Amino acid sequence: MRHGTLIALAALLSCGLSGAACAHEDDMGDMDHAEHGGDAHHNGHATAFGHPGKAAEVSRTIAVTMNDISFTPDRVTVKVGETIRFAVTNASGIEHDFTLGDSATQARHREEMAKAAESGKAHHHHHGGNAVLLAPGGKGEVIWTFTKPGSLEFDCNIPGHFEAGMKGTLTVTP
Ligand SMILES: [Cu+2]
Repeated sequence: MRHGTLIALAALLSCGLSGAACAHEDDMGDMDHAEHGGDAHHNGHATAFGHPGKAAEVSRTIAVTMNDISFTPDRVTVKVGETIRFAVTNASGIEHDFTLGDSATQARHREEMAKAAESGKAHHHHHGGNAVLLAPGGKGEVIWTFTKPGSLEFDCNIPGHFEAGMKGTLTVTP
């Protein structure tokens, strides 16, 4: 069954275990790809600040609460190599977003959400694996593996929220 083996190998190589081979195909913020969510390797890609983590590899859970226009806690420290489950609860009366990333990622995401709001689209569907959008009372999670030390943020990128102070500092220590 040499033929079958080759096909399996080709499939593995074209979209490798890490998902890295797919990374060039779609920018994390490209909304046109939002509908493809659900397929394991389209749920998120490796980035400069880490990659989506697997539930089985979670080393620690950090609970984050969304308040009216803030996060609690608003300062989190993790270590390189840790896979963190951010268990996010929206305790406020309005919709909020939790996006994890470096400042460039946050700025890009804010732009996308502003555009989505302008165009009248109800929701921006996240598929980078680094964000979750929650209705009032909603619960969700982001599981992320941190691969590099540095300063990151977790922000709410719904238009006006970050600007009003809905942001957090995430420090990744070596
Ligand atoms: Cu918000």
